Amino acid sequence: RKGGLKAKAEKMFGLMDGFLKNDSVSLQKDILDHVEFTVARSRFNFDDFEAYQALAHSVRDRLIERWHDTHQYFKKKDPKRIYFLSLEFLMGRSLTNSVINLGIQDQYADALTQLGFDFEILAEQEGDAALGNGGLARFAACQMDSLATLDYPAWGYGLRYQYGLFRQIIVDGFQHEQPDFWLNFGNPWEIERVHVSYPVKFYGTVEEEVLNGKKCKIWIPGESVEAVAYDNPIPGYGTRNAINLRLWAAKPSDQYDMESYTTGDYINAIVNRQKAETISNVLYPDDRSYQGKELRLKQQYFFVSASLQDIIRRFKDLHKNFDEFPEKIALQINDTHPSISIAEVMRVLVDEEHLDWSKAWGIACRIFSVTIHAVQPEGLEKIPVDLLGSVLPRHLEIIYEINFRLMEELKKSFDQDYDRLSRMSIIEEGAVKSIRMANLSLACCHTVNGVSRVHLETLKTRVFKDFYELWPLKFQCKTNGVTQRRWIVVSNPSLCSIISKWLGTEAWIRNVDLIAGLREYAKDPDLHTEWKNMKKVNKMRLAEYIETLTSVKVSLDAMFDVQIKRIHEYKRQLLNILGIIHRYDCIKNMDESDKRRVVPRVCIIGGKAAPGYEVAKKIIKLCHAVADKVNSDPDIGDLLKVVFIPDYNVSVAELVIPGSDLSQHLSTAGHEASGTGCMKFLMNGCLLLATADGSAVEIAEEIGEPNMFLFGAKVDEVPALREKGTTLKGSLQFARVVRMVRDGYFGFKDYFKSLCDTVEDGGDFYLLGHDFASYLEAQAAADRAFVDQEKWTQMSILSTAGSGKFSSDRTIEEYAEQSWGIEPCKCPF
Ligand code: F55
Repeated sequence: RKGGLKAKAEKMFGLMDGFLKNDSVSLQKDILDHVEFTVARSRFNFDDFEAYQALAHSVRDRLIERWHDTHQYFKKKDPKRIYFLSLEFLMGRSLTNSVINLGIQDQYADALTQLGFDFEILAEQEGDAALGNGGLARFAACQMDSLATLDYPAWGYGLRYQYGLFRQIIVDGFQHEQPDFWLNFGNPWEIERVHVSYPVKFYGTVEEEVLNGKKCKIWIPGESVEAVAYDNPIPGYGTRNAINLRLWAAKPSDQYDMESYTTGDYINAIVNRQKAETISNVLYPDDRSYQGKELRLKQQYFFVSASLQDIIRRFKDLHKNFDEFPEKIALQINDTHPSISIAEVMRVLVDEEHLDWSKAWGIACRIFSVTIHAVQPEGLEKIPVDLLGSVLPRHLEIIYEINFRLMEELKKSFDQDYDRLSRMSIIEEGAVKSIRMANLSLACCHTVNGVSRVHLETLKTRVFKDFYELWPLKFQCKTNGVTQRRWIVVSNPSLCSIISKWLGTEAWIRNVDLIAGLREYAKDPDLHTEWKNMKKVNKMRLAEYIETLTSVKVSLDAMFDVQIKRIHEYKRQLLNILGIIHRYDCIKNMDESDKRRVVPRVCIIGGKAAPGYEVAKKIIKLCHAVADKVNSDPDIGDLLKVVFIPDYNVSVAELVIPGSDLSQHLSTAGHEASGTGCMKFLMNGCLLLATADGSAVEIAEEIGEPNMFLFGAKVDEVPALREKGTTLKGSLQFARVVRMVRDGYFGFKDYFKSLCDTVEDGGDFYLLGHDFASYLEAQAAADRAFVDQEKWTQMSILSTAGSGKFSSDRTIEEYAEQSWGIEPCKCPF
C-alpha cells in the first residue's frame, strides 16, 4: 500500500512539477491560510509580525518541497557527499534570501501589496539567527549558500543553541551583554524532527572484553543525552536544489536514570534530567581562544557524535562495507572545534564496527579535511588531558594510541630530534598536560586549508612548520569568499539591477566571473550617474538608521567611513579612533579658509567585544567618549561625526555595507587570517583602506593597488619591528593623540590609562605607533580621491568589477575539486 501511495505521488509530482503554485493569487491564499491556521489569527485582523510569520510559513512550505525532492534525488543517485561540521553558523535572516533564491520574490511582493502589506517592512520583522561569533561562522553560512547553489550533495551539521551570540547594548558608552532569546517567538525556518534523534554518551569507564578470541575495549558510559535534529533547508539560487543544515538540540534521554524513578525521588529525577538541555543552551561568545571548559567540550562531542551517527546510518542504508566509506563521504571540519570527530570515527570503526586499527586509520585519513581560521599558535585549541579523560575516557585512550603511532612514524624521519618530536606530539607536556587538537587534525586530515595566501604561508612557515616539512602536499590555500546572493542581491537591490542592466544578464548571480565585464564601463558617464544615485539612496537609508539609533544627524555629502567587525586589539579599532582624534585636533586648529578644504567624514564603528575582553571593552568606551566630544563641538559641525552602531550583526551589516564609501581593515600585518568583511565592501563598490594582510593582498592584485589605500608594515617587516620594541616611539603625532586620551581630554582619565599603556608602555605589540604616520597618509589619500568624484566612482566600479574572485562559489569549487572530490548532483526541475 505504501508503494502504491508513493507511485501515485510520483505520478502527480511529475504532472504538476511541484505541488505548490507560485502565482500571486495562490500565494495570497496561502499566506491568509497560514494567518488563520498556523498563526491562529483572524484573516481580517493581523499585524505586521503575524503577517511576517504567515509569510515565512508559506515560504517554508516551498522550501520543504524542494528540500524533499533534493533528498530523494540524492538518495537515488547516491553521490559522494560532503558533510560540513561547524560549531557555528551565522545565518542572519532567512526570508528575503529564501524568496530570492527560490526565484519568487516578485510574486510575493505582488501578493503582499494586494493584501495591503509591504514585503520589505515584513522582512524587517525577522530577527537574526546568530549562532556564531564572527568571520568563521558567517563564512560557514556563505559556504552553505554556495554549496546549495552549485548543486553539491552537501549537509551542514551544527548545534542549535537556545541562546545565540549575546545582544550588545550600550549604557553610557559601555558594552553590556543581554541574552539573545531568538527562539521565543518560534522559528519558522526550522523543522523539528522528533524522530531523528540519537543518544550521546559521556563519562564512565573503559573496560576490556574478549570478543571472538580478540581483546577489545568497551566504553561503559555514565550519562546519556538525546540529540534531536532540527532541519534548516538551504535553497540554492537558480536551481531546484535545497540542501539541509541539521542542528542538534539536547534533550533528556529516557534510556538512563530509570533507577531514580523507582526510588521515589520523582521531582529530583525530573529536575536532574533537565540539566541535559544545558549542553545546547548557549554559544560561547569568545572568538579568541579555547578555554578548556567542560561544557564546551561536551558541546563539541555532542554535535560530533550525533552527526556521525546520522552520517553512518545514512551510509549503512545503502552500503555494507566500510571500504566504501571514503568513496561516499567527505568530512570537513571548520577549524579544530569539531576535531574530536577524528577520535570518534576511530572509536566507532574499531570498537563498534570491529575494524582493525590500521584499516580504520586508513579510512579516517581519507575522509577528513580541516580549515584553520586562526593565525596565532596561542589561538589553537587545547584540551586538558584530565578533562578529556573524565568526559570522554575512551577517546583519550584513542588519542594516545594515535599519538603513539604518530611518534613511531616521526622517529623514522626525525630520529633523535626530540625537540621536534615534542612540538609535533598531540600531547603537550607542561603545567597542564593537554591535547593539541590542531596536531590531532594535522595527523589525520588529508588536506589542511589556509584561508588566504598570506595565511597559508604563515601556517607553513610558522604555526605548522614541522608538519609542513613532513607533509608539504597536505597544505593548501583556499582563499575565503562571500556569497554575492546575500551581499549584493539581497542587501543591495539597486546595485544588483545596475550590474544586470550593464552586463545585459543576470547570469553573474550564479557565475560571478562575469562581473568583470563592468570594467569596460568604468568611465561611462551614464553608469557613473546611476552608480552615484545608487550610493546616495543607500547612504540615505543608513543615515536614517543612524539617526534613529543614536540621534546623530549626518550629512549625505560626507564620506561614510566604516569599520565594522569584532573588536580586537589586532584589528586595531584603536588606530581608527586615534586617527579620528588626530583629524578632530587638526580641524580644531584650522582657520575658516582651511576648514573649507576639509572633506567631511562620518566615521562609523561597530562590533562586539567578547564579554571578558577588558581591553576591547575599553576601546568601545573610548569610541563613545570621542563621539560625545566631537559630535557636540560647534567648531566641527558636519566636518566630522563619530558614530558607534550598537549590536552589530548580519542584518546590520546588510544595511551598513551598501551605504559606505570607505571601509577600514586595519589588522597588524600577519594577524588576520583572511578577513571576509572586506570582500562584502568590495562587492558593494566601497573603497578599501587596508593593511597588506589576509585577503587584502589578493584584493589588491585583483583590482590593482592604485584602486585602494594600502598602508602600514608588511607581514615580513613585523617581527623585526617588534624586536626593536619599546625603543621605537612612533611619530610625534601619535604621541600627541595618545597624550590627549591620557590627559583626560575625553574624560575617564583613569579608566583609559591601561588602554593607553597597551600602545606605549606595554610595548605596542600591534605596532600602532609604527603604522600611525602611514595610516594618516592613506587617510589623506582617501580624502584627495573623494574630492574628485569621477575618479572615486571609477575606483568604486573597478572594486565591484574586481570582486569576482572573492565569491564563496569560487572557494567552494576549489574545496570540491581539491579537498573533497565531490561532483554536483542537480535535482531536475
Ligand atoms: C570562534 C571560536 C573560537 Cl574558540 C575561536 C575563534 C572563533 C572565531 O570566530 N574565529 C574567527 O571568526 N576567525 C576568522 O575566520 C574568518 C573566516 O576564515 C577569517 O576571515 C578571519 O580572518 C578569522 O579571524
